[in-house]
Amino acid sequence: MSHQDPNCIFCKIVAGQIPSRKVYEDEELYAFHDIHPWAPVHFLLIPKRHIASMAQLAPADEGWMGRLMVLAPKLALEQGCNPYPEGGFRMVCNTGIEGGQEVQHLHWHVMGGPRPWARG
Ligand code: DGP
Repeated sequence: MSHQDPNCIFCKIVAGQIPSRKVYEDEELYAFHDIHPWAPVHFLLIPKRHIASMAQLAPADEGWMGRLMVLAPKLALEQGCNPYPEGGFRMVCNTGIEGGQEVQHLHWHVMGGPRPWARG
């Protein structure tokens, strides 16, 4: 996919210019382990195309967004989260400065595994 931001750290990860521990990749989506995990399982799920945050989503994004949501529980299980309902995972999408977003490339944190977590 085009539309990369040369100054964006996650675009550089998608391009392989910065190494990452890859969890999943297809034409539109990329997943990799968070460098500072808060939970026993903690990976980030992102669109490859540079989109700064959820605030920039448009109706044209509904297709890959839906796929991302269906993919998340599958990857969570593959990465070691226990099955629902005793197990499960948390999905967080920090949006904007007041939303606690530090990296300005849209991403979902997927966190799970036995509690307590570091910031649970
Ligand atoms: P947020 O606050 O929602 O923008 O979270 C950004 C997350 O990105 C944070 O948990 C740490 C992670 N992160 C930042 N830089 C890198 C990196 O270079 N590699 C990886 N794997 N994760 C990163």
